Amino acid sequence: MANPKKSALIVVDMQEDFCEPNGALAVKDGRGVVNYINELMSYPGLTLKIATQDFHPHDHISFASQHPGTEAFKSEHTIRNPENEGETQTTLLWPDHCVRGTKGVELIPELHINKVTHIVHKGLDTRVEAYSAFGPPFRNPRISMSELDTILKDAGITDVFVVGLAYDFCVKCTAVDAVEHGYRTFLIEDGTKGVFQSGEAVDGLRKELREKGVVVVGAESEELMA
Ligand code: VGL
Ligand code: ZN
Repeated sequence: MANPKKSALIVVDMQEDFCEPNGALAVKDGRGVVNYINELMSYPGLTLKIATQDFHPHDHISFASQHPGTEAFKSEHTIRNPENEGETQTTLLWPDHCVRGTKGVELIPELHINKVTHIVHKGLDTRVEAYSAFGPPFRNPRISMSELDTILKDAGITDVFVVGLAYDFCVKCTAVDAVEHGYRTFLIEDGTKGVFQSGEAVDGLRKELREKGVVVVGAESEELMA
């Protein structure tokens, strides 16, 4: 017998540091998607509503401040899997953001936290970047994975809907990873905004996501959650 459909909403990184006016890595109009996300969280068809939180130590490897001579938003850095020197990840460097214990790490107060069933932290390991809420991209061996996959599997989730910030980094990587972990994956564009927002950037992003098996949809597709 086929598994019954069970859906989860994954609300990625709706945190002060990704929002105007004071965020260290503020995404233009990022705070504005929260109203739509709050609406989505009221849908009766959702078994789980998970909020993720980028949760870095003060000396995280993704901070330009840790690499003299580099520039946030511009310089790239190659990160090695600490347990397999041969496996690397190239990432953009960022301003210090979402540091544990600071204002910037907090979920924005507009998010209806009372509707959230789980909070998943990511980016805790100083040594590696983890855009995806499932954990760092390293596969051999996997290191510092989050509890997200276990939470979804334990609840029998088959379908996931991804929204939040930022479209082109953590939302994208979480959606692509969700496909890889075996979930039917929808990214709802009305619930997300990117760091890079040009038409060209968004077109490229959509194409890449679709090639990787993510169903990119808009608000008109809400019946998918039923
Ligand atoms: C993110 C850059 C660095 C995100 C997190 O949430 O999209 N982007 N850390
Ligand atoms: Zn981060």
